[in-house]
Amino acid sequence: MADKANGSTATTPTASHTTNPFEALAKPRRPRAHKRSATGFIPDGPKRLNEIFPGEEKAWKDALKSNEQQLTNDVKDVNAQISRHVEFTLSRQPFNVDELAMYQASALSVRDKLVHNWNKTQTAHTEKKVKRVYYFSLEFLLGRAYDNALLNLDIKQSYDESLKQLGFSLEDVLDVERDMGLGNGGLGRLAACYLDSTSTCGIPAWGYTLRYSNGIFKQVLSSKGDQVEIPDPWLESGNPFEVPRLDAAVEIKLYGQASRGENGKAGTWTGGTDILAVPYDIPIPGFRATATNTVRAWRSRGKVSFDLAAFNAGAYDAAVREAEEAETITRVLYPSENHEAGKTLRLKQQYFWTAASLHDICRRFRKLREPWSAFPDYVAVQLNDTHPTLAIPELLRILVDEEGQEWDEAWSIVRRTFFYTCHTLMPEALETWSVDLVGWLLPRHLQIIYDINFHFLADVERKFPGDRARLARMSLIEEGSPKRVRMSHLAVIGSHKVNGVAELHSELVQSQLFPDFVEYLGRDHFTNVTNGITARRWLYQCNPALSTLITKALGSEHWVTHLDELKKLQKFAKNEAFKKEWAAAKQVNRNRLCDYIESTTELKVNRKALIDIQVKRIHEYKRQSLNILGVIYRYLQLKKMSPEERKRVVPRLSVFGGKAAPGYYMAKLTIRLITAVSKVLNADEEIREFLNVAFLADYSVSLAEILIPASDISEHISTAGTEASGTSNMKFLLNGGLLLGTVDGANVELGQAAGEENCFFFGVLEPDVRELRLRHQAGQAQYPPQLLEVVDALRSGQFSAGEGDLFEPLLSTIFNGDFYLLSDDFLSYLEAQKMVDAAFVDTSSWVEKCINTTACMGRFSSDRAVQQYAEEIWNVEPVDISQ
Ligand code: 26W
Repeated sequence: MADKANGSTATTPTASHTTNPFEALAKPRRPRAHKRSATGFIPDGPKRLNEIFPGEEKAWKDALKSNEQQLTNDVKDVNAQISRHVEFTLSRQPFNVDELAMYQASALSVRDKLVHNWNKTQTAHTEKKVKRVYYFSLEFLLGRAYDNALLNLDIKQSYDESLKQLGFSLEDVLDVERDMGLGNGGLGRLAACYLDSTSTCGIPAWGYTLRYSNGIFKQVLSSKGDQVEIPDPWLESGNPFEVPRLDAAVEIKLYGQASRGENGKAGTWTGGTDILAVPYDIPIPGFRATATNTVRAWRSRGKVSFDLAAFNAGAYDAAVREAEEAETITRVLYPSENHEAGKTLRLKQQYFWTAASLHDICRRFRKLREPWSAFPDYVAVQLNDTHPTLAIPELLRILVDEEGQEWDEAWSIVRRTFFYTCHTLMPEALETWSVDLVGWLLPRHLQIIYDINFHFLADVERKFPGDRARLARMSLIEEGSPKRVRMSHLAVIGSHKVNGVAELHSELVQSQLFPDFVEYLGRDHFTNVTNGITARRWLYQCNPALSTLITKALGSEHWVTHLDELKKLQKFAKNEAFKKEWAAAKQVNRNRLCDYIESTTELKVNRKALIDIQVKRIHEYKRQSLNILGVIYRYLQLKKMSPEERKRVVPRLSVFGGKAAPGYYMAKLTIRLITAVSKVLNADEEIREFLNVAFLADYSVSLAEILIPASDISEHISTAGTEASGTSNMKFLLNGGLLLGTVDGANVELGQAAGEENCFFFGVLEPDVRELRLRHQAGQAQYPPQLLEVVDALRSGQFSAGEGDLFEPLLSTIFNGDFYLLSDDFLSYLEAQKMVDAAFVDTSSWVEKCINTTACMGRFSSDRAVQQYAEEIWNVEPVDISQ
């Protein structure tokens, strides 16, 4: 008995020796990749990364080699790759594959190739310990990824053939993909163009954003022609281009209690609620390059699924509610642009995103085992407008409270790490947050903001003693009730450099927005980087007809990555055969657009008409109203003409597109006006062949890809001094459309580059705007009879089925202050339109203008822009990723 009890038999466990099979299984055979805490992941737990055990090395190498061999692009191999995803990933059989399934399987096979390059890129960056730029943007308007990846990897032909063999059309399959509509407009699309260019130029970069489960809403038109918003649950059928990284999830705190440390030493932040941030990575391939950067998009999750304790304690309902609330943070993209609404959820989004991103960056930095003073040698963070400004106090908090740095040293690290781009001049777009809200949500950050302000104002006082008005103007806190935090001031002083996005805009940023800060920080703190666009998407991909012609003329595709080479097209501008081919390419694109219009609206369009396009967010300052009032004027003149006279008129198709923020009444009324005019014109048999208007619903990146190649002219007609840059202006001109614009934003530089003889400029100049507004306020404005004729027609109810006052609110803005100076610009706008018509009649010289315009667009490449940022602002070097 005693022997048995002492464990002398095989079935009895002892302390030193166990045969319990479960215990044996539980014993880790190697270090575990992740540990879990009671509440969730501990992301910094032990890992075996960078550690392959000697005995495993050969097996891994052989396996990876075989994977690589399976990525080849012969059609037969592509068939096999796609069918593997059909069979194993989707678990389907060949007879059971519809277009969606084919899209998913084939896109996943493309993703495999992207991931392969991506791993090489990340390994190279890590091994070389390079400095990276982190582009913080609340919006990344990526559009579709599939076609772009096929072209960048140079595998489109193989896929085209493969899909044919498997019974599908690539074109139809590409059309299944939904746009990644994670942005509103210019700022978001710019971020997408910049990431494309960093990969193509080999600049190590990460984009950080939020993974909204509803992107920008889908716009449909009611039978009356009003905008109706429909949710865009774009992830419904999954997204084959993203890679979830559950292992890199982090916890983000909100609310709670905070205390300051003594003398700038560590403070604390306790209690509150923790939310999980889960990253989803989207690879961004370079053009014919191995380099593949990342957009990391955070999704908010509740911790309830990990919180068994709460479940066991019977608090499941409450825990689920908390999780629901947490998930709300990334449920929807705010659909307003250039207008700040001050919603609590938006502040939560901003903190959640910047904190998760900084956590990620700091984790990467810690692995380098460098002192914190070296942080700015490895990390540059670009703040895309003020939306991520909370990153400034958050990094300070990490450095002071968690890493034990002294305040002054921490502040110096912060100021060498961040860079701020301002994208607007609209006063209503400048973000401020109520002090109470910040204090409630982020108590420790509010203390830190106050401490920054204390040091900052003391320094201003030293430089400008006794100037109380200046202190009040510059303070991070706007006095009043409630008090508010001025995010732009925080961004300016917490950054190493501040830039505007076009030359004129950058001047106005200094003279109108931040003159006190220019005086205090010096002119060198401020600079300009004119925006750019990627020629991969905005010519090569969206306009195959013109790209093919350009490549044929220039002898290679080198221009796609060296856009200055387009200059060489100038020597073809007078070559009649080339001009013919150019015009033919344009006609292909016009036909494609006309097909689209006829299949999505009730319009029948004249394919010979001059196509005039204005597509962008609907906003008073962008003045779609000026355009549509001009269309009405043209209509009224056509009505007065005899049939003979009409035949001498250049037929015109005016195309509009763009979304209005759901709460923006005047913008929505403008849409109603455009659709109303469209209906009247289309019903007018006498006129419709000479003038037609199309409002295309749901303007998006994909629709832009159809529209932009087709324009003869495009309109960029904001009141001088209101459009920061504009980027669609660059896209239209790159595709050989001509500019009809005001002297505003990047139009100025586009005009200088293309030559004013190739553009149609009109309107008042920025320095005169103030004076003109004052004149309106004093009731001294002049209204041209042409404008009054249009207003009378509108008031008669001619465009609103007899409802004469339908558009009165819009008209009354013109007669009450006319803030956007429609009445001042109306005549010169009509004049410019007349010049457009006159020029269009001479086809040969028109095409010459188009060729010369495209030839001069090299400077507007986003490759130039990111290289300028890398050299002049980020101090980041390109890295060669060998094959
Ligand atoms: C807080 C609400 C809000 C949301 C978005 C305020 C401001 C914004 C953006 C800064 C607005 C925006 O998209 N600005 C556009 O940025 C483009 C890229 O630089 C410029 O080309 C456009 O001129 C500018 O309107």
